[in-house]
Amino acid sequence: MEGEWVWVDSDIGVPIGARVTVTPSGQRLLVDDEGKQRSLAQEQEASLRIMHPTSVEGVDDMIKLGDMTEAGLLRNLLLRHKRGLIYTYTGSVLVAVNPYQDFPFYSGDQVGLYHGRKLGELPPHIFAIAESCYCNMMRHLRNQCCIISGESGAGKTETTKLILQYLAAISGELSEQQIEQQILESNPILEAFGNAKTIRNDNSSRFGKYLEIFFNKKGVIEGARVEQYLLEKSRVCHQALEERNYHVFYCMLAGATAEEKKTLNLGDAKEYKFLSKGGCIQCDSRDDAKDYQRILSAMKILTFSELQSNTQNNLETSDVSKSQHFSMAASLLEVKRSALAKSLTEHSFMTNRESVIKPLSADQASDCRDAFVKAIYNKLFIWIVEKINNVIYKKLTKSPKSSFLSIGLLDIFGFENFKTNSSAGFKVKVLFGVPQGSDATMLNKMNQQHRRNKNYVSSRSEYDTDFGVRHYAGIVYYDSKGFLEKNRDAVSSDMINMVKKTKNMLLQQIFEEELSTNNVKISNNKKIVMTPNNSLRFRQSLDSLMKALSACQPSFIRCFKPNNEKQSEAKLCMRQLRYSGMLDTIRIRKLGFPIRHTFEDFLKRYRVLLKTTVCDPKTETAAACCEAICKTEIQGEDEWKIGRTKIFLRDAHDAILERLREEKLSKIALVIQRVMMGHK
Ligand code: AD9
Ligand code: MG
Repeated sequence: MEGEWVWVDSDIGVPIGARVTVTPSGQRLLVDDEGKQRSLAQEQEASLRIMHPTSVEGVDDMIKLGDMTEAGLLRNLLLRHKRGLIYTYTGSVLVAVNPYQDFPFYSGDQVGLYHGRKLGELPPHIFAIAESCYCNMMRHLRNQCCIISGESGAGKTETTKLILQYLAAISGELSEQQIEQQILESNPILEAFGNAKTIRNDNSSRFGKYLEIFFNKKGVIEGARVEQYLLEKSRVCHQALEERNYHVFYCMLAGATAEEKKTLNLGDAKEYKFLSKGGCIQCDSRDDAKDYQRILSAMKILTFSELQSNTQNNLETSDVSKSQHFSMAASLLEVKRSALAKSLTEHSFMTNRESVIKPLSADQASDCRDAFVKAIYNKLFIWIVEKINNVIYKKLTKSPKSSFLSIGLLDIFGFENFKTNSSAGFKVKVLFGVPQGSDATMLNKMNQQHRRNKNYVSSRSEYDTDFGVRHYAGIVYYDSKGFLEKNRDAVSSDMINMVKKTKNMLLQQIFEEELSTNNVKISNNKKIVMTPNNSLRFRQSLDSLMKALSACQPSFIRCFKPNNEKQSEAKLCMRQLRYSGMLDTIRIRKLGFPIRHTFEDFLKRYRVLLKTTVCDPKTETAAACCEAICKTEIQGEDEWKIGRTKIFLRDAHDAILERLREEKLSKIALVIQRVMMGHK
């Protein structure tokens, strides 16, 4: 058995590969994939699980794996990753393992190579998926979408950008226009305002994004539209350890000239509480000053005016004292200092009969300030997205939507599971329309309401503050403490009254809805302004996303993260494999006929099994020969199927045929040997 590959048990929960070796002194060993040696007694050999040749070599489509188990999938991905092959198919699903380095995979030459080629003709690549979307759209006149999933840091955003880059390049070949460039340039802006350094990813998207790219019937890009989902607002005021606020703040402070900073009254990042709560100002993999120039040039291309580039707020009120920061905040908000001070330090509330004004405690005042700052940032982000859409989408609104074809790219937040999840640290967003009550009453209500829901795990006792949700990827426990505060979007009516007095048009514009509504409600004795229910609005936009996606032909891309400081490569990938549902996909395929070969390939490989007395390949078609082989070698009619160009087998039969082939070939070898010996 020397040199043979086998499966051995490991501590990651699934078997790993190992090779039988014999040392010069004759000792038999198993050397596993992790390089560890185990001794091997001769009598153990018979019970070893032999590895299918496809797992030894690795395959570019996991459907071709003989050992179609979790272990088989895992080994194949890791084997390819080690060889620098980051893409692998599972049927039509693309698996992308983050290379964490720049590979020359994405040049114009590569675009040229994949353009016009069918999926599977060339090695797996993200461009092959982009090409297949484009081609399906053009040929069948059907809208397409790419659904990109994976953990935080796995490469979803980079993948989205690569698809866009490919589509822009092939569209650019057909026409000379600016629009592709403008769509591409929306990314640096969105990332500046919506991405941040987290412990998982130096450029983590803190919002969901659906980018729809519109083509005319000739296949030329005419425009695009960005939809954003749920920016993480809490980050604006608070960052976890080793995390940062949104990139744009650090970029501006690092990239603006001394003169500009003086005009805008700006200091260094470390001077701002809101920028330094994570104890981390710099991010090794990023160049903030350089990025600032990139953001400015992108803004120019998307026709943001200079004033607009500058007014992006850096609101940093410290305590409600009359500090220099406070004056600056008042001047940026273009309100009188007295008005700002009043709105921050007082609150008006209702008794049974009348409205009363009372001072706020220091804690209440800073809550009030934070809510306002978060609201400004969130609204500014929405305004930026709208502004971008005005440039890249406006032109299309004049024509009916049906005159275009589209490819949608969905880049949604990655799964994150922390020891303690709350709505701020965890991106599986939980929304509640609960302006009243406390965290405890909310938890109580949820425990009651979802008692019978099998996806809900109630708190163990009335003293516990946590509850669990069974997600696809496993149960996640959430701490309800502080939940309401983090989800409360409402800005106090005192703040809105202050906004009413501003001369700042942008501020007026982004708070338009609050300013025009008279809907003031009381929550915890505070007067707050209710805008159309946020969770309702979110649900509506998700509904419309679902509708849009289900009307498209989907392509799936699963991004994997190969390493993480804390876990071994194999263990980490194993978890992602389970979470991605890939094995389920494969299990379903296993019930069917996952092994497929073209008649020619099948015949070439298994010709030795063909009884030429039954079917002569000289006179019969390849299909007939394949059929003849299967009829004689595989028991049971339902075990294989013959298609138009391919033969379909159940999973197990691939290995059986391989074994029969080996046996036959060794018999032939034996005969040849005997004949030759006879000749001697
Ligand atoms: V999150 O859920 O937004 O936190 P993503 O979006 O899945 O996450 P992202 O695309 O931002 O991850 O990738 C993380 C980093 O991996 C990037 O900043 C790159 O440094 C690196 N990466 C990802 N894909 C590639 C690639 N195809 N080539 C080279 C890559 N580097
Ligand atoms: Mg991302």
